[in-house]
Amino acid sequence: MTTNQTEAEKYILVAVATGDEEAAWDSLDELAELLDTAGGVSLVHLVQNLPHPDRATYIGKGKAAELREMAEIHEADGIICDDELTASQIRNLSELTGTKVIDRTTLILDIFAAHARTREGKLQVEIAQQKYRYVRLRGMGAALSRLGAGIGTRGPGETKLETDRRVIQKRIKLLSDDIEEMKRARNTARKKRSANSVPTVAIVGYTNAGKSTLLNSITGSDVISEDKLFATLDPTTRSALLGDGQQVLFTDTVGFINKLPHNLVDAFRSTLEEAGYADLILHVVDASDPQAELHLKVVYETLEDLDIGGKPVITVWNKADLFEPDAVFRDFGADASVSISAKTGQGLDVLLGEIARILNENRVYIDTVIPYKNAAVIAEIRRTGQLISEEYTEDGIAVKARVPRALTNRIG
Ligand SMILES: Nc1nc2c(ncn2[C@@H]2O[C@H](COP(=O)(O)OP(=O)(O)OP(=O)(O)O)[C@@H](O)[C@H]2O)c(=O)[nH]1
Ligand SMILES: [Mg+2]
Repeated sequence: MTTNQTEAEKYILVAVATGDEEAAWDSLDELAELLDTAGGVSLVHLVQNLPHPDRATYIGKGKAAELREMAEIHEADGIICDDELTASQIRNLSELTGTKVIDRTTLILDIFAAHARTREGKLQVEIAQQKYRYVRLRGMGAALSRLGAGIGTRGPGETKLETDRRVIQKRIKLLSDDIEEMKRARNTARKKRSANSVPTVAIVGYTNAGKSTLLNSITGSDVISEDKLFATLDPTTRSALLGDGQQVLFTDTVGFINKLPHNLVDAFRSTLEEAGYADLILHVVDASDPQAELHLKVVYETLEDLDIGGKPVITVWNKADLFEPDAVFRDFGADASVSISAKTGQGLDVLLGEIARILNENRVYIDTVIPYKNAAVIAEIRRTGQLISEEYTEDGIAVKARVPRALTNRIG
């Protein structure tokens, strides 16, 4: 029998449960979806209950011996652990089990590397990968060389053992500078957009929730949407008209996931900052997913991590075609919530109405002259609204701005 070169790689998935065992199994299901997206196949799922992951080997030594046998029987290509591992955990576990060991972070980075399309996306992924490698270079030794090819090794690096930490450090610096430059370009583009006083709505949510499908159905665009995790990495902005005729820009963003590698959050901070400048956030949830509640929590936490709190939020319970018509979902943290199906278009009109309502409630366009004695209000506009232009005239400061409604009575 000859082995087929293109045959999918097969892995055993392992998690340590420190409390909720059920949650650990669910997380492994998600890990299996990640592996599927990366083109691999999961053979067996395994959970070990421990007070905390073993510092040296992640799982216990006995379990590791079991795994070694299992890997041999199933002819597994390796083991994937559901948490981020240290260099020594990878090395030790790899020695104990005699096979390749990768962690959840590496798998996610691998998918991002395969899906990155734009120069910026590629840079962001590489920076996250280099940072991951940087802290693990010391002490990974044999385990790194055992990685060979395939899942966990894609992307720019394929960092050889001899690669010096200093070289990586230099590379990280270079990449950061490039990203910083792109950020400046984006800032300029954003300023231009806000000069047109077109409100922006950021579509955020857990991966595979239906963000791109929603962008497509609202704006009639054709961003890739598929039943894969992290189909979208780069933000896409498209324009649409609401029922009341006002133009709005919608931005689709990269999805979030539980245990999202911190380096990735950092690397994507600049693209996700787009959401921070939005007037409104649409938080898309796949309400047909049994894990919807956990996903909701993860998204809120990640937004907080990115300092994108305090914006008006509409929670969009998506995939209504898949859940009971009278199902009720609640999100007390949101300003509004709407059930829709991005696929069939059900509920879209209600959603657009809510978007218009909240945008109008929260921002008012003003074109007025502020008397010099009230000049302090300019600073207030800068802080809470959007100052589009100011011009010093004889009668006062001519201002065009979009401001919170509450501010308008003080501008007069
Ligand atoms: N049944 C049903 N499927 C939907 C709906 N909306 C999206 N989907 C499907 O869900 C999958 C994910 O949709 P995407 O739009 O790619 O999701 P996303 O949130 O952009 O995902 P990422 O970019 O990977 O984070 C696709 O297979 C869509 O066809 C819906 O309302 N109903
Ligand atoms: Mg998408």
